[in-house]
Amino acid sequence: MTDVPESHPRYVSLRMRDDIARGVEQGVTSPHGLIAHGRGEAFDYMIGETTQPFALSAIRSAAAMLLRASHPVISVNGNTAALVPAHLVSLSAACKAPLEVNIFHTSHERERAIERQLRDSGAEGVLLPSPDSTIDHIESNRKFVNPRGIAVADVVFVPLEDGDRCEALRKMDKEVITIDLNPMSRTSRLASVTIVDNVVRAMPLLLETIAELRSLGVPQLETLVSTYDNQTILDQAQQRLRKGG
Ligand code: PTJ
Repeated sequence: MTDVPESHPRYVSLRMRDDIARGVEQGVTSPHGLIAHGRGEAFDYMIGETTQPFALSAIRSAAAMLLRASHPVISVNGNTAALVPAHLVSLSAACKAPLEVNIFHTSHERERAIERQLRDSGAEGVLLPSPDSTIDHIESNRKFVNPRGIAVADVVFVPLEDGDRCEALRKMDKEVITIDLNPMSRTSRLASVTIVDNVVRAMPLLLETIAELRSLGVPQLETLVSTYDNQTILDQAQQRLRKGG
């Protein structure tokens, strides 16, 4: 752990770097995850490193979508396992959605390290990809899924996604919720709901919003989902980027 006092103005950002660096050391996060994180930092800086109104709107719609889903699944990669493992486990419990390890950079050791990380954070069960179950429209390692998870999901929550799988899941008529600080990424543009915020800020807010909306009936949840327009949210996020932090 870097020796940085909590009073340091960049403390939160530096702590996140520590979490990602430790993830790589522990075999949870891919070295490529460091680069992805750096890209995320740059976008975060430009939106002021705070949760913006467009992210709150997306979080509300995402919460409603997860609550009204028949078979939601949470897809976990090496970056989110390092940054927000406990929040992912809480989300799984809050919306009865299995956690499924699904990584871009192929490594069975890392899949098992992510599983361990989630179990250490309280997960009772973690689905792993199966060599016998694949999804169409995708060539990368992400095509391997679990037959009880992503393969049969109606809503897939995939923070820090790559565009190819998002596109494949949408072609399979699944709804995709992502968290991505870059509103211009293919994932952001293809997802059903894009939360343009840092995953470490968005996850606690998503959990709070799920608790808040839990008492709503299906028609009310449906209204929250159907009145949401992802393109409008992405336009607002891009305007914020142009304005700068
Ligand atoms: O563990 P693996 O093998 O599945 O690999 C995971 C990464 C993230 C390395 C892989 O999926 C990847 O290469 O992703 P990309 O295509 O670089 O996309 C990552 C996106 O997440 C980029 O648009 C970043 O801006 C964004 N991002 C990075 N850190 C954060 C973030 N968004 C929200 N919160 C962050 N902390």
